[in-house]
Amino acid sequence: MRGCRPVPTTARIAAAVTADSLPTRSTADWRALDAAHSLHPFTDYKALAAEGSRIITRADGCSLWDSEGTEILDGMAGLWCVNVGYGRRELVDAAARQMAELPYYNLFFKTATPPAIELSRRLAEITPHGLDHVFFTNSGSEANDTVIRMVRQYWALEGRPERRVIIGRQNGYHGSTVAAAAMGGMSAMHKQGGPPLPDFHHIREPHHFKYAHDQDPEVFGLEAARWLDEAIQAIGPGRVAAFIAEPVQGAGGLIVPPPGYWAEIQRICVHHDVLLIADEVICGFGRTGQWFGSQTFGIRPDIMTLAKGLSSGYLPIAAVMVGQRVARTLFDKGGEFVHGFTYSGHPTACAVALETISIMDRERLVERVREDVGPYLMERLGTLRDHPLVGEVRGRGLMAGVELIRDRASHAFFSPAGKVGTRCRDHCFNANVIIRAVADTMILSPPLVISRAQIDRLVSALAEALDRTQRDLPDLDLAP
Ligand code: PXG
Repeated sequence: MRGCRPVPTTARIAAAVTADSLPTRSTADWRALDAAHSLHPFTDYKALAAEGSRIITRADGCSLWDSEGTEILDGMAGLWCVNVGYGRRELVDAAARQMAELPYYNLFFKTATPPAIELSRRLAEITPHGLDHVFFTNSGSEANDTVIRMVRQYWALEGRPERRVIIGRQNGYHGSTVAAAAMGGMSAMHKQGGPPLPDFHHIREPHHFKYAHDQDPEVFGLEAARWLDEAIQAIGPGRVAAFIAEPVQGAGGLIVPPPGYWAEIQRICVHHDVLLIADEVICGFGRTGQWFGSQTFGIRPDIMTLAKGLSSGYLPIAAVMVGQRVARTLFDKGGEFVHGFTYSGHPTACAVALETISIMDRERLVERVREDVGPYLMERLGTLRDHPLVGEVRGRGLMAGVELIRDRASHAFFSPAGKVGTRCRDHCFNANVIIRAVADTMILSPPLVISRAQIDRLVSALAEALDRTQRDLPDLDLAP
């Protein structure tokens, strides 16, 4: 009888995990099946079908292997997420143990599970400034979507339902659900799928190199922060619910805030009584050399969203950290918060996240980024500053951007944007190193466990790719 079967042991489950349960196919077969059935995210389907995917079959440490057996150094930690590196037996075991004990239960209908409780407690401990309450989701997009509902509900409960507008930044990325994309500032995403949602507004990002390279960064930092003040004044302070931004803008081109920017943003939010939301989906969990980007930049957010590094990408899990101000209102005046997901607080994902945090603690990965590999990456990338294609090298901790420009003397960008970056990225990929491009900025965000020798390999591959790209310029059909 099914219900009477003995609970499987962890050992049996571990054996099943390692069993080769997928058929082995040739690369050509995998490519053909992929092209026939799979619609990839953020992908031009026709172009991919013509070219074929690279099939990644396994990984360890900072390396991936493709179906041809080629080793690839992952300078992006997957998609900015595999912070503790691939192949962590501890995380496999944590998942297997939890699956054996309780693979799934939910947090609806007045129930809770030990992994979700323990992870909530641990997150309250490591996040700053009274962010003591957690709403779990499965992705960064859902976390930010949750924030939209929550801050509007907060203001409604406070008797100010007209405070609905959320201000974000151009080229900010907060996810791909309809609402998170509206809150983000990616114009290509706004253009697809019909008219934009109401009550979102975007200010320019504090991109010193693009907007004001000849201005003192500190002066520019204050000016860029005041774009928020101007927007709030224009919309009407009584209509603005919140401002959301990434401590360092990631997918929008690796924009490191100039000195003074965040302090002034904080002052403006306090002045207008606007909630401040830090999207820490990329910056959280050590990427900037502190546990959270908010600590690196002295931000005191009312709400913080987390994903990616929370489980190092091993399982999908994300979280909204809610501070005292909003939490008190939700508890005291809230009634039912009519929102949630089947997998909010999934016990297996929570168990893996708890173990991820333990690994980071045990191996002092945050300190490693701050004191060792972060400065080393920036020092090594600094050697590229004299390359004729390089306009700026910028970064913080283990996230860095190398901006490519047409002419260093006149500070001219390439037109159309993106062709040069894409070509340089292709040269990196061909050299079996993953460094991606956002328009014409090359981006690095490796696992926090990367070694100095691996950083050397990343930077020398990028140097070589820059030389090749330089030689290719005449073929790229660029504006003079
Ligand atoms: N906020 C930030 C700051 C992000 O970077 C999200 C929210 C959304 O998270 P989910 O888990 O829903 O994807 C992200 C995601 C890229 C790239 O090309 C970046 C992300 C996702 C996919 C690609 O750099 N960031």
